This record gives sequence, C-alpha cells and structure tokens, in this order.
Amino acid sequence: MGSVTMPEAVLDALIVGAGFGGVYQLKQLRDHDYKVKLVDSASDFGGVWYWNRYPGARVDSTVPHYEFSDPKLWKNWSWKQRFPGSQEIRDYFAFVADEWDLRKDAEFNTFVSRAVFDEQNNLWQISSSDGKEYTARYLLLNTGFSAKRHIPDWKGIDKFKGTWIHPSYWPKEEPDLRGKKIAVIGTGSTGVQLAQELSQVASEFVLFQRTPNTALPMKQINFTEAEHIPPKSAYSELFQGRRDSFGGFNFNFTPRCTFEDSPEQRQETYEELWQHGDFHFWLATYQDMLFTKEANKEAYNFWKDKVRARIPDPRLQAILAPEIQPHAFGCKRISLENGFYEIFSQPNVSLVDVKSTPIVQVVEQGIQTTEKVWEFDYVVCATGFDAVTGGLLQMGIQGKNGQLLTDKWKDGVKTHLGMAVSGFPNMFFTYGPQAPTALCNGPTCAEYQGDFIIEMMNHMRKTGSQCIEARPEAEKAWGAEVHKFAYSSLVPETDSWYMGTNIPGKRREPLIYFGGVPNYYLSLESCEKGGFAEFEQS
Ligand code: N01
Repeated sequence: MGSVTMPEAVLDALIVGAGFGGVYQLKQLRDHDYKVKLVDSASDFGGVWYWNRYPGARVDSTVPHYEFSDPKLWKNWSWKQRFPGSQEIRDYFAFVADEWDLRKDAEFNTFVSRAVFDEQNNLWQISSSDGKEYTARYLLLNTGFSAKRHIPDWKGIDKFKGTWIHPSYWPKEEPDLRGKKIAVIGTGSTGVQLAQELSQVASEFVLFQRTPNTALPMKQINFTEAEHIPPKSAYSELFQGRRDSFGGFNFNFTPRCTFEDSPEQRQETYEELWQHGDFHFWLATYQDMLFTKEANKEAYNFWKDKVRARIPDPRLQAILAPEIQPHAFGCKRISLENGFYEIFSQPNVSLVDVKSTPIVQVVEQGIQTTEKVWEFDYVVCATGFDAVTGGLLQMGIQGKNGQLLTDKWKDGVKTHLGMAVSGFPNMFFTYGPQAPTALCNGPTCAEYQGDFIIEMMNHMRKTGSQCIEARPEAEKAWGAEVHKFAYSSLVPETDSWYMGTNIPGKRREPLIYFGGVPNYYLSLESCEKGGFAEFEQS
C-alpha cells in the first residue's frame, strides 16, 4: 500500500455482507490490488436474497436495472422474468461468484459481533460470534437495511403449538403447507407476496392487516430466449442512465404538477402510468405527488377506485382501500402485486383489520384478537425489520475514545453522505441511513457508493495516509441536507420504517435521503473532486 507497509495478516479491508454492495466491493478492491476478505452470517452469496426464501419472494425492481452493469456478466446472463423470483436471484449470485471468482476470498457462517477501532495503529479489530478475529485497515459494512428482524413482543408466542415463522428465516426444508390453516401478519412487501401464494394452498388463510398497502400492479413479463426486454444492445445506455433517475432506474417523475393538467389529461396520464406497471404510478408520476396534499390525494383517489373495482365486498373495500386516505400515498413503501386483491374473493380467505380488532396475545391454538381466537397450523409473522439502522447497531461497533455507535446515534443518526461517521475512522457503509437506500434500486446504489469507497481508498494509498474520518461539520451539513429534502415532502407525516416508526421506542427521524440519485451522485462526485476534503486524513 504506497509508502505504508502492513503485517501479512492485516487486511486492507474486511467487507461485511455478501449482497450486491459487498460483492461489488470485493471484486473492485481485488482488481485494485487490495488484500480483502468478505464475511457474511449466511452460508452463501445473495445478501437479503439468501434469507428471503419465503413462497412468492421476488424482487420488485425490474431487470436489467436490478443487476451489475459489468458487460462480462450481462452478456452471459439472461433472466426469465422482468421481476425475477428469489431463487433466480440466488442463481444470479452464484453465477457472479463464479465469473468474478469470489469464493476464495469469502468466509460464510460468520456473524460480526464486535468491531473496535485501534487508534494507535489506525486499524479495526473485528471479531465474530464464533471467535474468529480479523484486523483490517478499513471496515466496509454492506449489511443492507433489513439485517435485523422485528417480531412484536406479543405475549404467548412460545405457547403456540403450531409453527411460528419470520419469513426471512424461512425453513430451508420447505414445509408442506397444503391444506393447512395459515396466518400472515403484516401487509408490507413480504406480507403481500406471501398472501398471494399461501392463499392458494391453505385450507384457511387469514391476513392480519394494520395498514393498507396501496399496492400497484406489477405487470410481470415472462421473457423468452428471443424476446429479452429491453434488448441487450440497449443495456450500456440504460446502465449509464441510472444516475439521472430519482430511483436509480431509467424513469423519472413527470415534469408537470398534478393540477397543471385538465381532469381529462390527468386521467389519461394516470391510466398510462397504471398500465405500465412497475413503480411508474409512484416514481414516474406528477412531480408534486409526494410534496403537496392535494396532488397526493388525487393520486390516492385514482388508486382507490382502481382497487375497489377488483373487490366486490364493500366491507373489504373499506379495509383494503379506505374512502379516507390512510396515509400520504407513496410515503410508505408501496408493493407491486400480482392478483393480491382478487384473493379476498376466495372462500378460504379472511381479512382481519387489527386496527379495529387488535391482536391481544398468542395462544396455544393461534392468535387471540379482541374479537375471537383464530386457530392456525402456521403463523407467518411478516412484521418487518428494525430497518436501516438495526443491522449496523447490532455489531458492537466501537470507534475512537471507546465510543459505541449506539451511543453516537442515541440522539439521532449522524453520518456524512450516508456512508461514514465522525469518530469512526476508516469505516464506511452502503445502503444504510441518510443515503438513497430504500428509494434507490439496490445495484445502482451498490455501484455508486462502492465506486466512491474505492476512489477514497485509492486516494489514501496515493497520499500515503492511514486514517480517514468524516469531519463533524461535514456530518452536520449532510444531516441538514437529509432533513431539508425529507421535510419538504409528505414523508415525515407518515408512519413507516423510512421514519423509524415501525419499531416501538425508536426515534422518529428521516432515515433515508430523499434528494434522489442524481443529487446524491453529485454530492459524491463533488467530494471526490475536492480530494475528499470533507474528511480529515492523516
Ligand atoms: O416489512 P414492513 P416487509 N401488529 O415493515 C405490520 C423490502 N422487501 O418485510 O404498516 C400488526 O414493510 C406492519 O403494519 P404497519 C421492501 O423494501 C422487498 O414487508 O406498520 N401488524 C406492516 O404491514 C420492504 O419495504 C421485497 O401498520 C404489524 C408489516 O407488519 C422491506 O423489505 C420483498 C405489527 C411489516 O411490513 C420490508 O418489508 C420483501 C403489529 N404489532 C421485502 N408490527 C421485494 O423486493 C408490524 N406490523 C418485493
């Protein structure tokens, strides 16, 4: 490493996490001659897709945006569907691991339980829960936003005689669910996908909903060998275009405000977005939809009418698509559905509105609400994650002066560029708090943030420096930027994991950078061009 020599056992970087972020960094850092190792608590590559094996699990970002931009990969890989299922994504990761020859530098079944910064030597001392030790100049955390599951502390879960499952711990040996009584609690992306599948095999299927999802039609497409959409000849341009799109895809908000159009034009625009499927009715709609209540309500009303037309029972209409808007449309994660609203017309399906009949406790036979005891063989608890920060905070990270990351963030998350923290030198994370994260297509974020980290490490190697740390004033300015974008929108008014409100007691604050990929990209670029002066280097 330039003028700095390190003992043989010391790594230039330890990467934690084998999803898109970690895999990209492993490949790139090795190509730049860094000594690097990747660890993950799972048994293979895939990150969140290693864990998400529940029936119906599929990505709701389209390919080819949802893959790496390296032509060596995409020229030799063809997807079967526009929105691939989780097994196909795991197959993709296996293919990438072979093509990029990643396995020799990966250690699995390794959960990082402690990481301490050694100020004397500017090195991270990292240990795993099974006693392995690593020493690395850089600690690169790619643990994603859903590494820590959330199960509400209902009384009696241990008393349930059936099988209780959190979907991201889906049993590897597939349970035989045919003819069983099954509950799904939660109507996030996971709950919606599970409901679509499990309602087809269960003798009785019950969905427990607290908040309606405002799901949009996915419009899945099956590809054939001959018809891969878009054609591969368009890929290079398409990958290039991701940086100009708010969500890191290839589309942007319609550059008009809702009421600039006549009612007829508006209906036409909405209809077109609707027919396109994907996230177009959310992230390609009128540019004021996420910012003004009237525009937001107009979009909600269109959604509500479309959905109600698919639900014959007025009682179910009122729960699934209420007359009064339940929250700002699009300010809580929207799912893409495939026949979700039709399942409620099946005789074996019930919907429980837990706002009017809350869950009281779990009992031997199933779930007791204020109304009755529901009996089940299986309860799938799709209640989400201690999202965005939980995965980082569970690793016992200790920076300068013995400060724990949990203490640093106890009065609110502080980062620079959503990737670094003052007081925690040589530590960078991707797809975490105060970055576009959940609003950005995963591989786009993995590549842009990964490139920034690699440029930063190259810069350090060139200058012969060993320690890089976000300046407190840069961190403060970034926090202000994150808040500025969030509070100009309707997002902070809406309860969701974007604001940390899904976890009882968690601080309410914007966890995501809402400025969009183009603005974020400019911030990274300007930091790089300025010689990383927003960071103290020594
Ligand atoms: O989790 P969630 P998820 N009593 O937090 C309910 C990504 N993902 O696993 O809305 C009753 O969204 C909770 O209710 P409410 C994606 O980014 C992607 O579904 O808080 N209900 C909610 O309905 C996604 O956003 C894909 O009122 C309770 C549900 O549980 C993120 O992961 C697939 C409750 C939790 O929903 C997380 O999704 C899967 C309680 N005490 C996941 N506590 C794809 O790409 C919580 N709930 C398709």
